[in-house]
Amino acid sequence: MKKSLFFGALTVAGLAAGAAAAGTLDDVKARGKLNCGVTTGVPGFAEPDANGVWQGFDVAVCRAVAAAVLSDPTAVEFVPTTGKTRFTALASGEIDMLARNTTWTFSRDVDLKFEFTGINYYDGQGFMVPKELGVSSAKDLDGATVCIQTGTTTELNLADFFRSNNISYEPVPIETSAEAQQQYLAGACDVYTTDASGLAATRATFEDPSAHVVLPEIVSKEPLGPLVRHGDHEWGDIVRWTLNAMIAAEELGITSANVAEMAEGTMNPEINRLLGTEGELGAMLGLEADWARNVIASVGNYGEVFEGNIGETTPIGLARGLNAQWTDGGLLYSPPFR
Ligand SMILES: N[C@@H](CCC(=O)N[C@@H](CS)C(=O)NCC(=O)O)C(=O)O
Repeated sequence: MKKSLFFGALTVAGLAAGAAAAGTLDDVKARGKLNCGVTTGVPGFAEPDANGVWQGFDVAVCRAVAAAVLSDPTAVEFVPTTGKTRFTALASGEIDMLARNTTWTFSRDVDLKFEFTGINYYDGQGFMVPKELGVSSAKDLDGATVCIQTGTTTELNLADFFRSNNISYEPVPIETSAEAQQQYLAGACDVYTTDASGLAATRATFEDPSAHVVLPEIVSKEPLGPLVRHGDHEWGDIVRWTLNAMIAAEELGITSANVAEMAEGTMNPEINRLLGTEGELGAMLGLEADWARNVIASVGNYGEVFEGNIGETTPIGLARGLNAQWTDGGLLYSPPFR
């Protein structure tokens, strides 16, 4: 009796592990579509355009993975998720990956059992207030009402910041960026706090952005990146190396405009390995030899994706800052393709 119970338990555990490890790559290939979790909408990062086509910096990561796996950047089902619903969507298998300004933290990795496959945006939490409040530092916000998105690191950092500065606040909990914007503009809160990139994205859509100031304090580290479930390393490798391919392509000077020519073969062995004219890197991932070529041809390298969606020439207007290549004094550093 005891023995069969013991073996029964083992079988269940074995099955669970098998299910968790079951090939997401095979599922995606069989479905012919990548199910990619994104936000409900943050301008420049992930938002449907006037034709209902999803666009943005995070959207590009989904499209890049679809290009790598299915040779088709349009083969993506975008699944909008909020700060609260995103982790259930990933854990349950509703989505194959999440590419949604999600901060890599210890507990999300170790406790929630997700694998962060890299960082596509180094961010930090900031505060925005109407200029007319005359506030110049976050430390002057004692007693303020603060619009804060639930289920986020923002919520936790806010509590830490106010507590460590011995000041108080009243939270106004909200679910989505759209709601935050609406509540903040309606004066339901004095302050809106989120990742600085999210503040820039929100402010860019205001009728009069200059009537709002982003305060100088950045109170946290928010390394944002794509994530997958624990247990499927083959799939994790594909998402990780797709992002690395975008980052390395910028470093190596490969762009959407010159990738076809470079894929004819170059004098640089790393470019050749990345683009599949030398070595077997694609096969090692379970993909075609031209997987990275497809990524760069369809979405561009990291710099192109940054400049096209959120860079200084866009309404979002973000500088590269920490998100510059390591060769330009930033933190972007892809491991070698060999
Ligand atoms: N990086 C933080 C915050 C992410 C977050 O949810 N940010 C908001 C404000 S920019 C957002 O994406 N809202 C869009 C939505 O809820 O759909 C986290 O991972 O918890």
